[in-house]
Amino acid sequence: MTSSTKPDTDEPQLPQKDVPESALRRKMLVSFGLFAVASAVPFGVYNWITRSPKEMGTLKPLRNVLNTNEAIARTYFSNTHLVRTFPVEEAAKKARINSYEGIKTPVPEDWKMLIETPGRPALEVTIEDVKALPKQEIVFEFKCIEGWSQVQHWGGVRLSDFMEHYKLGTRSGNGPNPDATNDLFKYVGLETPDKGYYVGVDMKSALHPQTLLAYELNGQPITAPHGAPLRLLIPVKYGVKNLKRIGRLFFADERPRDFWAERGYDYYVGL
Ligand SMILES: Nc1nc2c(c(=O)[nH]1)N[C@H]1C(S)=C(S)[C@@H](COP(=O)(O)O)O[C@H]1N2
Ligand SMILES: [Mo]
Repeated sequence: MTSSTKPDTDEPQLPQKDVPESALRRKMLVSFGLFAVASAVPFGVYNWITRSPKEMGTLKPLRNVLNTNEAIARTYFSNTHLVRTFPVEEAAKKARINSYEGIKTPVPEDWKMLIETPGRPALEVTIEDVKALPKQEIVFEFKCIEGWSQVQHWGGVRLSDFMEHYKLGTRSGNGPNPDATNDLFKYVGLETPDKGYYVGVDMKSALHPQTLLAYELNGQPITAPHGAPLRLLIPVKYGVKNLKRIGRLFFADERPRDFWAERGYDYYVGL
């Protein structure tokens, strides 16, 4: 960059020696390729980009792309767009285990899932209640944002079936209709019994037909490190949203707090 280069920002021009680092970063960002950034930005880079309060002007293009990406993903993963599935033989015999936030203590013996909807009495559900509903299985490629993926075979109850059965997620008290967006709460929040790990997911992804409350892995009850007795399996999201050992599930219009979003990841983390 030379001092004769016309700045492509509307920031005041500064003598070369005073050009803030942000201007250099902006150039780097632009040449980086915004789509690449939006789809596969490494955590370190994302963190670096987002932790520079002075650079709101610089950040705008990137933020716009992330938001657009989110909008595209929201539309794309409608009920008619399914993630790719695989023959059961292709599933890993031994599923990888990754991270233990909120599940470092033994599984509570009296485990129940607490369900909370604004303006309605709370509900407690046992694992038998969950298993009484129609079972679904899915073999899909589980993807972790750290850069690994694995074809895995899970079984459980569709979250949408569960919500239909208990008439959850709506203001009216009817079952959830994906098209009745005004009736639906905007988010589903989940947390572990000790609240050590917590996620929020948008309602559309929660109601996606491949989203499960999962209690089986490879046809066996889920083991403790994989999230016994019940975890979220949400194939349209990266691993981070697939909360293990659900303690509380709640509906809200405000974005529920989210463990990894608080640590710099994109809140949406859709595929
Ligand atoms: N309670 C809890 N759930 C969690 C996590 C965690 O640390 N604690 N890690 C998430 C991440 S980053 C991934 S990739 C998956 C890993 O699930 P697995 O251990 O069954 O492979 O769980 C997700 N759910
Ligand atoms: Mo992950």
